[in-house]
Amino acid sequence: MTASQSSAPPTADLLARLAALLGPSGILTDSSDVAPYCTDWRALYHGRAAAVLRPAGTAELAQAVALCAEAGVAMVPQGGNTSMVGGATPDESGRDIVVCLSRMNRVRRIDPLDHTMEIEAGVTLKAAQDAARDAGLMLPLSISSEGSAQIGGVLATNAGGNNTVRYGNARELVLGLEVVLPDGSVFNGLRRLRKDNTGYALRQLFVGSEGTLGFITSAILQLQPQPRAVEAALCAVADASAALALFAAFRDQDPALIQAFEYMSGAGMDLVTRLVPGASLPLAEAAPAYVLVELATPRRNADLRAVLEDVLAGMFEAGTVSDAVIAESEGQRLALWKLREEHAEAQRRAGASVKNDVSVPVSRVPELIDRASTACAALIPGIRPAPFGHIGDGNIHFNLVQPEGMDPAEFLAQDHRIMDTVAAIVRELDGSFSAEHGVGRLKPYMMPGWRGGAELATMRRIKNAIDPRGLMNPATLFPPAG
Ligand code: 2HG
Ligand code: ZN
Repeated sequence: MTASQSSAPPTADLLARLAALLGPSGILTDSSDVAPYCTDWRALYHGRAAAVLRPAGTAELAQAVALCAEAGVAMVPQGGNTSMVGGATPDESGRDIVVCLSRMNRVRRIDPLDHTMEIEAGVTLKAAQDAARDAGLMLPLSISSEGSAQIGGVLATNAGGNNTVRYGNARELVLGLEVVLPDGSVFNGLRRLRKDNTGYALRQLFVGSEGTLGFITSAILQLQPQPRAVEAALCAVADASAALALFAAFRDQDPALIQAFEYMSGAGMDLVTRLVPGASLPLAEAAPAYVLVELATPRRNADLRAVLEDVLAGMFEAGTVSDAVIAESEGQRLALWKLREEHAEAQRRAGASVKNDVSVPVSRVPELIDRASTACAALIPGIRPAPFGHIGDGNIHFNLVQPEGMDPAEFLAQDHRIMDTVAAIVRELDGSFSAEHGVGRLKPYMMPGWRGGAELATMRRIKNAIDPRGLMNPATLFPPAG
C-alpha cells in the first residue's frame, strides 16, 4: 500500500472548487498538461496526479490547501522538479495533487544594509543569485541545477552544493520563513533578525523537511558581500589523498579564501568531455583525478592570484599536483565550472546510474572512495565508479554508471544492493547515507536502519503533530509505519 492510499481521491466537486478559487491559469487537469509534473529528472519515478495547482500567492495557496485538507486529499509540493531522489514526484495512486509555486516568483526586497533578501518560493536559484549580484551582493548558494531549482525546493531540501565549505548549507542562510501549514493556516516567520531567541526555531523545522510539513512560500535569506576578486584553477592530482593535501595547503594559507573545493575522478571527467557538447579538458593529459578550486574575497587589493600561484607552486614541488590551469578570464572560469557541473548530465547520457549522495568526515574521503570502488567492482563486474563532489565538506557523489552494454533496467534492479554496499562502508566511516539530496522516495527504506529508535520516532511525532492526516508529500522521507 502506498502512503497516498490512506488519503482520499480528489472528487469532481473539489476540483471544481479549486478551479473557481485559482482561475484558469492556476490549475491544470488535462492529462497531457499534468504529465510533465509526474516524472522526476532522472526518470526513476512515473507517478500520476489528479491536478496541478499553480497558485498566484500565499492567500490563494492557503485557501487551496484548506480545501484539500478538508477533503483529505494528499498534496505534493514541486519546485523546479530537479530532485535526485524523486522527492517531488507524486506516487502511482493518482490521488495526489501536485502544487507548484512557480507563479510566486518575485524577489520582493533586497536590503543593502541588512544584507538580506526577501524572496518568493518560485524564484529560481539562478534568478535569486542574479538579483543579489545586481544589488552588489551575493547569495552564497550554488548547485548544478540552479537554473531550474526554485527557492522553495532549495530550502525544503536544505540544499548544499559547491559553497558549503565556506558558507554552510541552505539552512545557514535562512533568517525568516513563511509557510502554509497542512491545514491551510499560515506561519508567518518572515523576520530578518540575527538574534531571535523566542523558543523553538520553527523555521529550521521546515528547512530540510522535504515538503512533509507544509509549503515554504517565501523566505528572508542572509546575503554576503560581492567578492571583488575570484580565482579558479583546475588541478590534476593522483587521487583523493592528494586532493586533501592540496585542500590543507590552501586552508593553511587562509581558510576564509576557499569558496569551493571540488573533486572529480578521471572516469567522471572522461564522461563529461566525451558526452557533453562543448566540454573539453584544458590540460595536456588526462589525470586519475582533478580538483576545481575557487578562491574569492570581498577585500580590496587582495592579491588572490599570488596566493593561488604560491600554493600551486609548493604543491608542484611536493609532487601533489602534476598539472594545473588557472582561469585567465570569466569565460575560462565558467568553462572550468562546466566540467564540474555537467557531471550529472554526462552520467545520465552514459546510461543508467546509481547515485550515492553520501558524506563522511573530510579526512575519510580517500578511504571511502577506495573501499567503495573495490566493493562495487566485486559486486557487479564492469561497473563504472565515477565519484565526484564537494570534497571540501566531505560530501561525495559516489555514483556508479552501468557496465557498457548492460540492460539499464537490469542494472537499476540492483540499486539497493549497490546502495547498501556503499552505505555499509559509509557507516563504518561515521558518515551519512544522504548528504545533500535528501531522502525523497528513493531512500525512506534506509531510515529505520540509520535514524531508527528515538530519532525516527521523534520525527514521526513531529510529523503527526503538524500533519496529523499525513497529507503532505506522503511517499517521501518516512518509510511506511509498521
Ligand atoms: C552535483 O553536485 C549535484 O552536481 C548532482 O549534487 C550530483 O548527480 C549527482 O549525483
Ligand atoms: Zn552535489
